[in-house]
Amino acid sequence: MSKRKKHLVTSALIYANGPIHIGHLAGCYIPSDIYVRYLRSIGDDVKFISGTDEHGVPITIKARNEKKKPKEVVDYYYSQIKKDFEEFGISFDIFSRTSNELHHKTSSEFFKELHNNSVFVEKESSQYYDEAENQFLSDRYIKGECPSCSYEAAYGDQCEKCGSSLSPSDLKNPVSTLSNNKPIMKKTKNWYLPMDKLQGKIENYLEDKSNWKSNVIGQCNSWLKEGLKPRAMTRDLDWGVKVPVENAEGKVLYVWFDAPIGYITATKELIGDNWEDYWKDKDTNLVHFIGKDNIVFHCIIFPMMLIEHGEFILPKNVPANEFMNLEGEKISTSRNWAVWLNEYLNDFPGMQDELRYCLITNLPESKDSDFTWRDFQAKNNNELVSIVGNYVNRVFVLTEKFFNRKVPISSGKNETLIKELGSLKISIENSVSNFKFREAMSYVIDVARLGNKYLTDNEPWKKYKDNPKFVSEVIYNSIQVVANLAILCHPFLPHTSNKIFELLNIKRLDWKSFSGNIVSSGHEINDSTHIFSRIEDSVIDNQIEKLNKSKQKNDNIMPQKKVIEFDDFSKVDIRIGTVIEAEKVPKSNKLLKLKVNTGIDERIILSGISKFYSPEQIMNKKVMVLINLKARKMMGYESEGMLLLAEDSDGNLSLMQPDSNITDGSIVA
Ligand code: B3M
Ligand code: ZN
Repeated sequence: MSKRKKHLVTSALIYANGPIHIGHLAGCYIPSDIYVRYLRSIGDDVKFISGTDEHGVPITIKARNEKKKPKEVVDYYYSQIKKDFEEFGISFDIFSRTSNELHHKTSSEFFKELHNNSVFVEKESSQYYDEAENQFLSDRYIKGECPSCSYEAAYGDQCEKCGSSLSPSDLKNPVSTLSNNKPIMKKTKNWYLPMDKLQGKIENYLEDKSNWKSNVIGQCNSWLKEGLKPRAMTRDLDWGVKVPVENAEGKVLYVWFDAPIGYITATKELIGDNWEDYWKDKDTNLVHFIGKDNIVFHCIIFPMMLIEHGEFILPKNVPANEFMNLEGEKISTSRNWAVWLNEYLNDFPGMQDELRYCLITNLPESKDSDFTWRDFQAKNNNELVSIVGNYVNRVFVLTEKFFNRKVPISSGKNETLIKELGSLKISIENSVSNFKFREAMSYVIDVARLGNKYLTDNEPWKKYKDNPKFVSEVIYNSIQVVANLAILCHPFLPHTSNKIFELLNIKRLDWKSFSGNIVSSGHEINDSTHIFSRIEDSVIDNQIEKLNKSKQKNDNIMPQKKVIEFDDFSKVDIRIGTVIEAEKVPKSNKLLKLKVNTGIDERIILSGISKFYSPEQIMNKKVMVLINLKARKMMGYESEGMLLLAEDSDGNLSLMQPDSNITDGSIVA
């Protein structure tokens, strides 16, 4: 027996700073899952590796925004992401995380090895620094105008508008994303990968990659043409893998140095000591599935690291996808413009394959694509229900009607039909091997179309009386088509495949079992059911409404006002006070007239909170009062100050109060 072909298939290590959405699924998780399920089905030896990327600025920024520790953030999202992937049915062999100890050890040793081989160039340079925050500003800690497209909010590592990769010094008018302050320059030492000097090695590596997808090789070539530049592999941050050499206190590995090594760590975790059989055997097919924003890291930087380390194999292919949009707009986490996997799984229980199908037929394989809820509905109703579901159901109903659910006797001769099926099978194989999953999916649907046509051409329902033998043959053959459909659809629609095997009352079969005589005469199949159901307009309307609502909510958040000096703020005098009298202002449905003890004096303050608080509710409450605001006349009264209130985008007001019984007159600052 020949040795089984070995594959290491990786799918990007997603940042553990938010939940999964359909853009992630279409970018790399669904394509890689199809590829892996196919390889397993043909009997190859596959390790399917993924996990969360838990270091870097995206994580520390999220933690800062949520007033949490980075570890709390990554723990939370790691569990949520892992659970959602499991429920959705992405069949990783391991879903690891880069914060674990083995990964710190693995990436640290990798760095040391390169350091010992004198690969890095140590260099002191001036970097942007936020004085107020005591933080060097790399990557997403700094933003400014993109030199390529003039987008004003490009980050220090990348412009999200035009996709250019940047370094902080490329940005025009840079500001700190932490404080909006203008940064100063400060000296710091970092370890650089001299990518300029190593360019030739990458050119050699990429030379025979003309079979790669054109969007991928195109991006690589444009990087090479521009000329690679040295890139720092360390950062002044306190969250990450500590730089394992002397005089590197307060520094960690650049997240894009440690993250791809995470694929190696995860393999170690999965198979232990034998991990080198995969990573150091040139017959292993190493394939990275990623989104287009990760191309340079997987096609240039990581291979460069592997080459400099020595011994490791290099990626055979990196079939990166472009982006998927949603209803014509870019998916955006911060604007909440996304279909979140956990919400989908809640709203559409048991309908994993329906989403898979819509995403597969829409994969952004060569250009950006668009997901719309109407298209999701149409694909479900017109393709899954009408073509696949309907076909399977027809075969079951006919078997029940004419043969009492027993597979009829047949001569087993069905060469023409099986030949046509066989050529669809080969087309699927070719398309999957060339990472053309949309095309492959359409051949799978053609299997059901072929079966449908076979039934329609032969009209068994009309012929049973006169020619039961003929009808036996047709139904027998149709059941074989259904069984082969279950085999061939497995990589794409695994839940559906399982359902069909269950209905046929046979165990799950793999690719090699493809044949014209899978289910034998006399075998009893189960009752017919519909494997797909129509999705009604109201369900889709609800999803669209939900999407628009969440977006509106987010769009209404007031952007930050202009930065002020501390001196500006210190002019403001806010004190703790107590409401000692409260009454409605006659003829006003907004205003309450309050007397407030400010510690300094007792004064009248008018406040527009009558819709939210009655005089009784606000009486004796501790409040915060802006006391040095110039007096204003309202409804015939003079107001000598202002109560502090929070207001949301719908105009709801909430009184600001101290959280202890602190004395009146205390200063708020
Ligand atoms: N974490 C980017 C992302 O989540 C990055 C991928 C790392 S793969 C080694 O989109
Ligand atoms: Zn740009």
